[in-house]
Amino acid sequence: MINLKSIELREIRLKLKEPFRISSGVVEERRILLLKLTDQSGVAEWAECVAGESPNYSYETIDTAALAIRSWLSSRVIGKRFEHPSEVHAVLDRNIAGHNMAKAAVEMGCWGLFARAQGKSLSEVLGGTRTEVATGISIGIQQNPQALVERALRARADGYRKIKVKIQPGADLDYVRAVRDALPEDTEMMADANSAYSLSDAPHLQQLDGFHLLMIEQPLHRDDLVRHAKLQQRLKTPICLDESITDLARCEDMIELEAGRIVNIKPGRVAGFTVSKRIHDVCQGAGIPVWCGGMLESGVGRAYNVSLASLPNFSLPGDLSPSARYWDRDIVIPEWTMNEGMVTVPRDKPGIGVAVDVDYVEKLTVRTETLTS
Ligand code: OSB
Ligand code: MG
Repeated sequence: MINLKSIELREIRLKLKEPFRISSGVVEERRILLLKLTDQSGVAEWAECVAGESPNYSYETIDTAALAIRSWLSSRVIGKRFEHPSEVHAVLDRNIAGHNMAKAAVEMGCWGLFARAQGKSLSEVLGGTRTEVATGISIGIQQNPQALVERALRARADGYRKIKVKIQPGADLDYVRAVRDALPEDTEMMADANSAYSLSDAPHLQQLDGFHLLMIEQPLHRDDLVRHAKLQQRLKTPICLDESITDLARCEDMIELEAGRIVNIKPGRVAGFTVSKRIHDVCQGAGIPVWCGGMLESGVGRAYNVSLASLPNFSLPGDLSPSARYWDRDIVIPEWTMNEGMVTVPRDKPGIGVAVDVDYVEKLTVRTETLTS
């Protein structure tokens, strides 16, 4: 049972070790919205909203998400009773269009709190089966191919099971070729365009087929399912959709249209775990592999992603890098670590499986407010 008493919203600033550049923008310091959900008996769990500072990946931002949670979402869960967290999504979703990342932060927090109160791990409550998850790295756009090669070689030496490079027009074929030539043949490699191309780029993108990539992620605009289908017909490389898959229906459309062959599931993008699980199940039934994407989360958001990635059809390495890839110091104890490209799922610990370093979070906090009924 879930019976929420309050949600504390807290904005922290956390500086990335190095700027992260994708085709649609660059981040140097993350503004992260943390939620602390407390129930009537005093049990508490933390959650994280993955919205960024600017509306490049999605129209949502940390500020629109805080507005949505404060104005429309929190009153639907605080002081209300739920037998199970799988009931929360429908309540948050009714007559509120979009704002998936805001909904997800609240919904996933309810899953975390439920697990914590039951003394079970989040992975177990979700139906996870894996004790460890394979991990890939997402490397941002670099100044030149050589700089990218250096980072890719370091990642390979660190043990990552998949190397994803961000691409955009003007920083694609030469960059991917340089990395492919530098890495051992058997290294799993992929490229992520974050919507930077159009269908007229098909002849150009066909040249990526020569690099035997595991997949190309989101080459076209988020709304271009039909165009992705046309592009997929012309590419040997499987298309994986990220930005386009905002709910279960979009995923079903992708399958029906053959607009992609792999799905990146980010729970924040699809309004939380209930929809993530549905997408996972539909893909499993259709023979579509899924993997867990990342949004440069702190150790709190990472806990949710790692638990989700323990479900059986998460058969490809996720963007689940350990804490030290992003931060000098993470906000959780213990920090997330990787061993031979695998991250351990904290199945023997209740709730999200890590503790929040509250003293450090306090130092990083720029804004806090408590929502009650
Ligand atoms: O497209 O997957 C993406 C980060 C911010 C916005 C979009 C994306 C990403 C990443 C980062 O690729 C993956 C990570 O968290 O390590
Ligand atoms: Mg992506």
